Amino acid sequence: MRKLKIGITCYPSVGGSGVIATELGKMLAAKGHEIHFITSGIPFRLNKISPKITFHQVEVNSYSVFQYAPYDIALANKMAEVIVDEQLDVLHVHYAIPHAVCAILAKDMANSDIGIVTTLHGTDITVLGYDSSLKGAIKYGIEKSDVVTAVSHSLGQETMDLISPNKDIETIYNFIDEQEYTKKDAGNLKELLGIKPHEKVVIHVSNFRKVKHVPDIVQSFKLIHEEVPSKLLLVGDGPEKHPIMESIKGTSIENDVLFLGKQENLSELYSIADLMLLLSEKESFGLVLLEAMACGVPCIGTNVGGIPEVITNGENGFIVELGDWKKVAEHGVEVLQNPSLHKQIVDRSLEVIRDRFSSKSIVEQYEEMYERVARK
Ligand code: GMT
Repeated sequence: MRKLKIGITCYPSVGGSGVIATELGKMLAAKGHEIHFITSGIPFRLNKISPKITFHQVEVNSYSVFQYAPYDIALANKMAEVIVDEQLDVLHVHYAIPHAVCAILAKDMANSDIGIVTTLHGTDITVLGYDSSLKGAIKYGIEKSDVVTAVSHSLGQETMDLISPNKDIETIYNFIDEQEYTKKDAGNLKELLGIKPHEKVVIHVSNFRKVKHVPDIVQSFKLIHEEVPSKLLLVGDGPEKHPIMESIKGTSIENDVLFLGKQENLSELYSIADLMLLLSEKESFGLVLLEAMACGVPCIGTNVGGIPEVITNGENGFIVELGDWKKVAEHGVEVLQNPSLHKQIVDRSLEVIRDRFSSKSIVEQYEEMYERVARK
């Protein structure tokens, strides 16, 4: 396979889409491709220097004549410059808007036959797709891309149902860096967090948006806590964090819920956890499930979006209906009290990662697709 020059645009801040875009870029660079990140800031996982990776910063200036800073135009301008200067073969953008639309504009500005690949991650469809002021632009971004991928079949189908683009949508699942996400010796981390050796650890990782249904996590933990000595680790930050903190004040679990905020070394936290909960009402994939599973943590997720494509109920975790936190607690207690069930789920989870979500096979799927659309 020939080595390609690939531009990547994503939101560089914390979030699954940024993680996937960055990890993909790093893995492609390790395979000899030349990678050009075109983003507004250095992607947060881009933590190692590689001669094959260049970062091109999009400068967004604010002028008093503009009510809003023109990020989209500045991005398209930078993309066009990089397409020409670096002779890119492919531009892979994450999110239909604004990124796919910017890529199409940039291709036109650069007068290039570069291939444009758009990956849909969820919010661009499941939230913005309902906004009539954006729907036409999303459809345009999808239809004018050479290839469009979605991170689950569910998201591909939802895009078809909602936007009806005249375009096929291919599924390429998310993946994790297996070197990073593996069960580690976390030293005395449990003790440092004030967790007693006999206490079980339940974990939830998200950006605390309403769609994550964190109150359901807390309700189910309350029931689990009645049966099993345990602590709940809430990792991440976002709009719902403060109301959740307020809601548990003075309750039986007040001292057993630890709010850890945003964290970098997630694999260490997963390594001390015994159960992961993701009870969202919208979730195109649920990358944190893969991360947890790879670190040996059984997962319970809702029957929503792409989650059932990651967890097969009763095999590598449990699937519950949205809002059924009593069922979550039932399964949670079962898993935490039954070491052989716990091990069985962990073993199956590791097999599922190897068989369906291995970084090697997912990166190869992207490479094959790039080869199809690359500048000839
Ligand atoms: O979950 C979020 O709110 C962040 C969002 C993002 O843009 O990073 O995550 C979306 O993309 C991830 C990577 O493909 C998926 O694992 C998440 O399920 C998806 N989030 C939603 O669909 C709500």
